[in-house]
Amino acid sequence: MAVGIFDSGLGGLTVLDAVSKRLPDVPFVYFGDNAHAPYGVRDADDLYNLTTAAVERLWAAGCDLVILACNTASAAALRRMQESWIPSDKRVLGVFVPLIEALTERQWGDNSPPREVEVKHVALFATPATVASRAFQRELAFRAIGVDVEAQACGGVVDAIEDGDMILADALVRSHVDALKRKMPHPGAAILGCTHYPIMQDVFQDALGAEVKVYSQANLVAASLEDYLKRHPKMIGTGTESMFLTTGDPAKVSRGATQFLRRPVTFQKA
Ligand code: DGN
Repeated sequence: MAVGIFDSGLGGLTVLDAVSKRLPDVPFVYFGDNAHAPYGVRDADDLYNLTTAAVERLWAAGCDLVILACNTASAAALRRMQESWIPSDKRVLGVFVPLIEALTERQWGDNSPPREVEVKHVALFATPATVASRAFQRELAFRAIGVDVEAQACGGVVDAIEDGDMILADALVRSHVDALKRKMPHPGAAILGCTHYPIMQDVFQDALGAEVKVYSQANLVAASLEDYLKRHPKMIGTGTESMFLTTGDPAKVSRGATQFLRRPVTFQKA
């Protein structure tokens, strides 16, 4: 049994990298739905159907605990899945809650009523589908009051990163930050709400200014997972090698992943 990590494609490898550095003895099964990526422009029903199919595949691979590393899938599908679809012996966790807990300075699983927090103006950078879902604002409202969120859909950034065109990615990030600042001139914090954006964190920080605290999911999700597994050790299991699955072409995806992570990664057909 291993912990499953799901993403629409390669971006979730940023999360996998952070969790495997923090939890080197935990085996992972990574599932990239490359055949259907990008998710950022799909509608909510489509995202729900693709995400549940991927989670079922990870359950079949022995992963009772699955992390939705993909923000777009977390935003569009997780609450609906948790409401009625997930059996009691399985867990599916998303990426927004660890981010919001860090932003609102809450401990893991603190479900006390929403309260005033220090940060008052938050910039959210994410895919068009994540922004359209308003899932971040909904989850934040369960935990904090009086926080103004301005969301910026960052069209083109994921594609530029996946194409390895970092000059274009840099220019796009700066223009999205400019657009956000026209709506919210002085954010106190910024959320990088997409798997790919940690790669551009320095550019976001530079364009936003040093006074803006930038929250990036990979390390926060890793810390939250470590905490969860301490309390639910049975979810780890033993003796399984980590494995990489894709719905796309394994040779092509392995080449892309190797470039993306700057270390050799071999995917198998899901
Ligand atoms: N993995 C997606 C996310 O975190 O929103 C980004 C890639 C995509 O499918 N657009």
